[in-house]
Amino acid sequence: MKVTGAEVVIQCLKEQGVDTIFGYPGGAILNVYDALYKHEEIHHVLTSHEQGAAHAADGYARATGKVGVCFATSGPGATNLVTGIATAYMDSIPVVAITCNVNVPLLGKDSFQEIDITGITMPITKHNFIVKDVKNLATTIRRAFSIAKTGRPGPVLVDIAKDVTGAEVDYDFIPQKKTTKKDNDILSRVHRVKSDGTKEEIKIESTVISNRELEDAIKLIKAADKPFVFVGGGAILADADKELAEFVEKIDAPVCDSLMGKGAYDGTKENYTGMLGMHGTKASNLGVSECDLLIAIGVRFSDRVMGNPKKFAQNAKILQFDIDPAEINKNIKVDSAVIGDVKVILQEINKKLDTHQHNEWIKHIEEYKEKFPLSYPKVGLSGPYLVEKLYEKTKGEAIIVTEVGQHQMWAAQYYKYKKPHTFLSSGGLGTMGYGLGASIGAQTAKKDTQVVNIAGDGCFRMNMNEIATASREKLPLIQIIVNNHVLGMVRQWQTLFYEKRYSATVLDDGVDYVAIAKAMGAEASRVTTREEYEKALDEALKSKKPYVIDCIINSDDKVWPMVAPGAPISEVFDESDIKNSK
Ligand SMILES: Cc1ncc(C[n+]2csc(CCOP(=O)(O)OP(=O)(O)O)c2C)c(N)n1
Repeated sequence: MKVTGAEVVIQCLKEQGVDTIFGYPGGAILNVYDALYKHEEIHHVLTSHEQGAAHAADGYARATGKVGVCFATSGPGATNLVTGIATAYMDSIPVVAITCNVNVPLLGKDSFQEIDITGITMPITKHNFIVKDVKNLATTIRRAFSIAKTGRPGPVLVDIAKDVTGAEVDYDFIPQKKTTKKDNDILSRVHRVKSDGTKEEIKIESTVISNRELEDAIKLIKAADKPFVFVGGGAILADADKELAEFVEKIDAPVCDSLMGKGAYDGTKENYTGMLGMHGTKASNLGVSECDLLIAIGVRFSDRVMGNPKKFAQNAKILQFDIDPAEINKNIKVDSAVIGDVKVILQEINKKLDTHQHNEWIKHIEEYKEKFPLSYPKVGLSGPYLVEKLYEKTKGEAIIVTEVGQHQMWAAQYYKYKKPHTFLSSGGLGTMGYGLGASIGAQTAKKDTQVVNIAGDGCFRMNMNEIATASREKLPLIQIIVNNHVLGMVRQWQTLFYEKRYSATVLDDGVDYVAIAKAMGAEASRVTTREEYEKALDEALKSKKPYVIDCIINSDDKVWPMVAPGAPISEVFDESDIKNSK
């Protein structure tokens, strides 16, 4: 059957089971929007800004595990996606971004709204394509989906010249295509840094796991007296929560996580010690510093986790499980690694491993937990209180989305994540302005789950225009503004490391977020006491519309504990340590 390129785009999305697209139209992508007009079965969410669309596609992907899709036109439409694509790239989130460009004869001529978006996004996509011939369109879109979701996931951009979307071509509907050999070639183009610093090229086949690597891992686990499990976002992407729970039970070890790993291991369990790294708990940071085997599952050892890499987990052998060989020995030298899908690795190891017991070690870590609990003032509104109350009122069943800053850390520390896909946050890029768009994506996908975006006032004002999108879409999401009237996280560093020179971090300009939210069709209230907050939260949970709660907290509240940048994680400190040292 002959159809236009624009129709091919829509049909290919249908082949992939896409039910929602987040986007923003314009001249170059008009043909595609015209084709979409005839397909009511696909829901298009028109955001206020393309950045919001990219974050929404990312939030949709993180909440569902499926590929998120966004559309933008050429030039500024495409460049407005860039931060969202980079955010997804840094956290390995499967997103397909479709942009259209000027007609093929106009490419390379500085035409109106022409931009080389494949050039721009080359370093922030897993792969990207420009389609100049309609005959290649369907295969390219199918490959884009395959690449986005296979192996280590990531964003893929397909840029299509406008005349390609208008040209006719023969097309046959092919439901959900499997990964092709060519896709695997792209997936396997990776290098591994060996312990001597040299690079070797590795071919990965995600389903084949080396027996030798598995045996080595098992040997290390059997020999350990003080094992610690450190879990990251890779375990969520691999859907490995059940295998992880069984593994932890078998090896009898405490478990900590990275920001991206929240929910992979049930945060209500006794042996869960909280986050590791800069704002991790003392139990995790001290425990990992003392353990004799650190089992790192789907993590990439970010600088925010390791502090000083030379002094990280100094008493431990490190065993890493990851799908991406490029992550082995990248940020830290490991003693052993198993490369492959972590779900399959854990299944294999669970089959081969007997049950172990480490009573004394577990008791020692429990003592740390008891001695160093997370704590905050008993009265008044504060970030930790807002999050803990939210946990209680939502019974821990909400999807929590965050922006970036102190509120993000409080959301990570004080809400207990029991399941994967329930904590959505920009970990790698640290994108202020991520959360509201992402929560629109998550709430669109998960109609029956309460989605809550926790933002600082600085982050909220970055992309608050998306409240209008949430209102138009009748999304009952809750937007909590942890309003300290400052760029709190930056101010915290200015207080601790810049002798309180508060350069450009005070936001006390009286912007009325309640009025703004109402003007964009949401319900809203401002709260200054615990009683007012609880009441507003009850109303918000019942509301059928977006509900914004502007919560006024102290400008000088801080996130504790903390590891100073570049310091060893064993030097984790909090307010009481500062007082004691004076
Ligand atoms: C787009 C972007 N610009 C700048 C930063 C640097 N930055 C990180 S946290 C932060 C402050 C955030 O302030 P706010 O939203 O009020 O949150 P708070 O820390 O007060 O909770 C800034 C400016 C960033 N992460 N992202």
